[in-house]
Amino acid sequence: MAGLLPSDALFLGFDSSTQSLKATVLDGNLVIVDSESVHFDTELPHYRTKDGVYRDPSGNGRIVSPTLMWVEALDVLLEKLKSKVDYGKVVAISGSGQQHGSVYWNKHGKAILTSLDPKKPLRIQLEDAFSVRESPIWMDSSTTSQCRELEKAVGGALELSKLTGSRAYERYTGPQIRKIYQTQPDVYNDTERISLVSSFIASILIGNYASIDETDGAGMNLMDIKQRVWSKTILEATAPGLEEKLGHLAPAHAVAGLISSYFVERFHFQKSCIVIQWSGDNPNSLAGLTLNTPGDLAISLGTSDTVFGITSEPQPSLEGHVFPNPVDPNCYMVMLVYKNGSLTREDVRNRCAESSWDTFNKYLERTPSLNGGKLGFYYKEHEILPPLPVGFHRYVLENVDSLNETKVLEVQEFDPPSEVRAIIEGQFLSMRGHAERFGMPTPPNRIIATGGASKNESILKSIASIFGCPVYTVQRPDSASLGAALRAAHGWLCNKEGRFVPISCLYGDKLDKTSLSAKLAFPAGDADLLSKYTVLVNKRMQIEKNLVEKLGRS
Ligand code: XUL
Repeated sequence: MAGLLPSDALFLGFDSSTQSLKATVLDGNLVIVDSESVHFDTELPHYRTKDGVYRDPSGNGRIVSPTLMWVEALDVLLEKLKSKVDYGKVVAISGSGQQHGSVYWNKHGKAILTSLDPKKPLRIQLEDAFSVRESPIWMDSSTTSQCRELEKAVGGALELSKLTGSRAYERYTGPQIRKIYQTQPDVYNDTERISLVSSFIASILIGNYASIDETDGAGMNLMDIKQRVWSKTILEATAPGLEEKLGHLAPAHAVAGLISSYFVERFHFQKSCIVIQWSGDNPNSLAGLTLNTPGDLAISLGTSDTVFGITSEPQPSLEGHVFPNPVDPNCYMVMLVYKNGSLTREDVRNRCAESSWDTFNKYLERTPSLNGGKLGFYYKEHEILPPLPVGFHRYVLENVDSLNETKVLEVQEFDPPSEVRAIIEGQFLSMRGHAERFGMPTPPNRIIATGGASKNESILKSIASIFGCPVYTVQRPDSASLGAALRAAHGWLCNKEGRFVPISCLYGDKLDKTSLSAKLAFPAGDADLLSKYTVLVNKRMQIEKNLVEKLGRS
């Protein structure tokens, strides 16, 4: 924009997420010109994944994905997109990866990456490049003992959070690496380089090991969040010789490298096309939603649900996460993560609403706000926030409308319409309660909703009532790949100028002319209802605390 980007250039953004690989292409005016995706379960059925993953049937919380499936998805996506997009016009590429997932390159990894044959697909060439074929991903919850060991090594959970931005979480890559070192020492020793999902695909694109970026690097429990370097103490507590296997960190706006000759020859990308560091999906969404004012909150409704905002003075605590902001090295993003997102909503839809979103929405519209005091906690997967195991818990609060001291009764089931309202209210009451506890403002200035479920107006209306602020939506729910394409343009500009340039320079005051603009979906709910929800949030947090004391992981 404003003449800073060449008008005939294209910027390509990918998102390698749990269930699919997507691509979004922006032109020099930051308008989406094309998009494409590959859905793992249906388009790559030979990997036999369910929702893109393998769940260990023994119930030990181990959840992995086949690393080669992500590679083959790239082969397929580039083939699908080539009839629509002139790759020769792409001047920069970046991407987004599900956060925390890790890839283990073996001793042949680098040699394979640097000598890819453009006549062959990637999948057959990378088949023997990994020391373990299944990558642990963000849904995994099998590393509780490793988490406690890492926290102990630095004097406790809060100390680890102050140092790295988060207490130890099972899905974080540091505990995952330690588990591999402890349980499969041969695999660990055979590993030459460890990539995150983000730096993994960037490595394929540049034909060499790409750095881990500082933003996604903060999702490992291994990086000193203030200095933005690996913490030697934690690396030593995790596994021997780890620094060498991780390589250097790089800022998210930096150039990872030129595109490799493999893509120039096979797909006719120009030789000068640069690959900007890839980063995590939530940081890319933050960029794609153009969040820039403290007090703005984003809610991303996908396989995982996340709530995030920005701050210049982060205060890492026992809850939530702090990461460097991927598009502003002077500030940070703060975030809460729920594992029970869209798959759990779909489970209620299938059980109670004839597997139909129309019926689900009809029930939501038909039931009263506050659900007559019916509160539900639905954990189809081991939850992260709060740390509770699989299980459903239902309660009825008496007198919820009159705000009196209420009696809480536990019940076995709700009628189907109440169950639908209970999951939706429950998810957003929890987000509000935890966001307040984490120091995010209430009510927020505004909420920007994104992700698949942000298309659902009945859900957006509930968000506006429960948070008491206006809710905006963006033109496209896939903000992570859009954010990646925008970061490609940002990185390209920083590289051209030879210095960091604020990302807002790309669109100035013309945001509404780009594909990045947000529009009002619902105004704030009424103030009286908001104060009733405030009472309900507090009741819910109390019940949740009791559940955690009774059933929670430490
Ligand atoms: C973030 C997290 C999830 C994944 C989903 O901490 O675990 O949101 O990034 O892809």
